[in-house]
Amino acid sequence: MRQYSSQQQHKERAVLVGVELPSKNHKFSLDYSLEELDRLAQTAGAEVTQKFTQQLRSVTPATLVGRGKVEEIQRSLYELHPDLVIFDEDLTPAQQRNLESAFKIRVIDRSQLILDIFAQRARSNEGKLQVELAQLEYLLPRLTRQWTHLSRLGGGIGTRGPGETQLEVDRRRIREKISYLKRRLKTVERTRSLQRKERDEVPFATVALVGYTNAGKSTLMNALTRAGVLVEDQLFATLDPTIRSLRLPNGDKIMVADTVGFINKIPHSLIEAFKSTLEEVMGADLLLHLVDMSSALVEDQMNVIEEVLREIGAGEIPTIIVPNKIDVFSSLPRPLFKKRGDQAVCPISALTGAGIKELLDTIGARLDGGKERLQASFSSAQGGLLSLLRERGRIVQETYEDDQVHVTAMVTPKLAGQLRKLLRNGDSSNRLC
Ligand SMILES: Nc1nc2c(ncn2[C@@H]2O[C@H](COP(=O)(O)OP(=O)(O)OP(=O)(O)O)[C@@H](O)[C@H]2O)c(=O)[nH]1
Ligand SMILES: [Mg+2]
Repeated sequence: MRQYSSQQQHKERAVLVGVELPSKNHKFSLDYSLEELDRLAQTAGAEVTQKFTQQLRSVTPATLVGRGKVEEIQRSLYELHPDLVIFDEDLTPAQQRNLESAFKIRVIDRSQLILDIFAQRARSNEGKLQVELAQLEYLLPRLTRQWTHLSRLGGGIGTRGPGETQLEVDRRRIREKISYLKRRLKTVERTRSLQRKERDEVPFATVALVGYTNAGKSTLMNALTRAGVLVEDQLFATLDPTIRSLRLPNGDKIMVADTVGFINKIPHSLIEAFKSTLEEVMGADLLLHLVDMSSALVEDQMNVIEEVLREIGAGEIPTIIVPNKIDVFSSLPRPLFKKRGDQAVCPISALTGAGIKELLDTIGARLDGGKERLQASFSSAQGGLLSLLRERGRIVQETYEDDQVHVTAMVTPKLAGQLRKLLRNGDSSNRLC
């Protein structure tokens, strides 16, 4: 007879706990953050049975929330029989242990929940290694006898990925695994950076889509390039980057990159682990910051994105703000976008296609800002140069006179450099300015 694990038979039932810490500068309200935690729990495959909140005047070091709240949660657990408790704030290893002793079921925090979703969704070899590394680093200080015991209860949210097996080995072996993963990641990263270098040699500008998770980045990617990226009304549908080429209405060819979305309180170890994937963003010439206009907390979500971009060193890259989903929310809170200085604002609906033509024109104009207007004359026998200009730059004017071609083109500084070199090595009748 076929055996089914408990996880396959029923959805795990989770109780959520949100707290407002006294000292923290809260970007998101307690309720919103808890609602987001609810969506994260559902994305991980759980059913949320109850939510608790507490505004703390002071933190109880042993259990984060006060004794009264612990007892209140304990009482409800007897009635609801959930499988786990998820805290919206990070728990220290000791707090987690103490709460597990009190509740007698698994207790995880938001970071661990996000790591679990990433573990379920990672598809590429690199993605899997990155998530595994982040999970092991997170688990290392939490590796105790108790965890080992809990891992035998049959897995579930917060124990997937490397957790189930690695929790049973000692710290030394986990450290060895961490170094091994780091070494393997280095090899994968080397291949990736070679690919990136090859791409860099092709002087097409790269535009990266960034934004809060579920903002519609992959929907826009598909609308622009028919890349067929998975689109889902779920958090973190995309983990691995996809890069495709696209021709703008002005004739320019560009590369577009769709990457992982960000979220409030994203675990630091994940940003670290995903740095090489995020290099697509760090190396971009232009960012499209997609903003979900159907969200109640547009500004807070934008702040999270700007903060993460600064953290990965992409804070200074020219950006176009792209309010998305205007089919459901069409009025733009102007003061919000005014505060963001000279960044262009291009509202769109990635779903219906509204505003996309204007967005493409704005991308073209922004990228032109960093381009050189190049005038060149060369012998028409050098047809290769003309095709190079046509393929990689944009010809504005082209005239023929005897055996000479006179061209004016908009090109990236990189292409201008390459052309200068080629022309210098060519015939003396060539001219370039
Ligand atoms: N109404 C409406 N829904 C949209 C629009 N763009 C995207 N969506 C929906 O928003 C949800 C998320 O879209 P995705 O494209 O997967 O979002 P994402 O930013 O790639 O999300 P992650 O990869 O999870 O970070 C899906 O249900 C889309 O159908 C839009 O312009 N209008
Ligand atoms: Mg996506």
